[in-house]
Amino acid sequence: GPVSTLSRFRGALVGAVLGDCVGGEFEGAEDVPLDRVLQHLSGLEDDTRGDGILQYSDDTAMMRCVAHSLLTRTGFDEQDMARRFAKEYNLAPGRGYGSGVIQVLRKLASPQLSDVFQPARAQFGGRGSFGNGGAMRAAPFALAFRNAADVQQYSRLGAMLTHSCSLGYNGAVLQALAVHLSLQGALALPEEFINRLISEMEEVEREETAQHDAKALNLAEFPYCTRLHRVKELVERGSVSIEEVISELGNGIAALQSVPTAIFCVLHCLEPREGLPERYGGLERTIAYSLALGGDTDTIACMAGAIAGAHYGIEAIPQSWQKSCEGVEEADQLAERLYKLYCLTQLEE
Ligand code: R7I
Ligand code: MG
Ligand code: MG
Repeated sequence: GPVSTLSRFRGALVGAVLGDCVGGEFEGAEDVPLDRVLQHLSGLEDDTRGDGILQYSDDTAMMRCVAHSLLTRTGFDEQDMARRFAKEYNLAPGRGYGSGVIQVLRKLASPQLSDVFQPARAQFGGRGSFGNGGAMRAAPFALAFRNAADVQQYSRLGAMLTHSCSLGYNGAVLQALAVHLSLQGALALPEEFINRLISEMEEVEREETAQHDAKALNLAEFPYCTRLHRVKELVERGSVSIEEVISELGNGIAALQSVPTAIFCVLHCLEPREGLPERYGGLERTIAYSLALGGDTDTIACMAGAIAGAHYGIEAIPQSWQKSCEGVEEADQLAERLYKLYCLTQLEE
């Protein structure tokens, strides 16, 4: 039957946490045979395995901060969000944070800091990070704001607290927009979904800083649009090898090499795929496929999990998977609270 909006909200955040937790197993691996992925996932269904639950990483730790901040401040407050990132890192520094972002998080902890965007700007010789750390935590922005313009504006600012390179924050914008569209059921028409993302990103990448950064990094003009066109081609082709996906789209820690890839995973897995169990629904396929790409698996599965979860809803996520992952219950509660906020803002308009 039709998926309710609340179910989509819950699916988005729970899907993200799940992707992070199950993807951690293969993060950084070069070749991940599908057999190993399926073995890992079927292990989740076994109550007797007794090796405890899978822990979440920085992806979820920072996403929780974003959700808590948006809820507590009923909107975007850069000071509050920055403090939460710093505090969370201080409490649990061993969650697998990127090696650069740690410096930002340490500086954000200083009470003397007045411009919370400054530490991010000092990264990588003043260019700022193009890592996917802004994108991996972007989903809650799509749950907190109703219209695309707000989703865009605040996901960008939220990412800029740690990622000041346009490739970094525009990856977050793309991820937030993908979740935003998916929450509205836009994946029912996959071609229109990708076309809308392309036209939104054309506007975003027209900006001077984006043009400048693309040139400075030796990339094609409109780097995200270029990749999204490749996503579209690969989706249309249907049959495509893992190797091709990796070489065309990437599976790395840079936002440009992972956000379009996550979007591809979702689109590719809308239909049953060879090699994946027939009993799998779309969300299970998406997570399994994301892991099989190797590379930055926790983050690609986290981002794909958020987009897919928003499409299929919470009911599509197996209970056994949910029970196997740390932080699922909290993510579910945060999604419900964000949904209530979302309903309230409708009354105001
Ligand atoms: O982006 P970030 O938060 O890392 C997120 C990733 C996810 O996979 C998480 O699961 C976790 O494992 O880390 O952290 P950053 O340190 O800002 O960026 C990640 C990495 O990208 C850096 O450590 C660099 O290796 C690389 N990187 C850059 N390298 C050269 N020049 C990012 N920006 C640059 C750059 O401008
Ligand atoms: Mg991680
Ligand atoms: Mg990662």
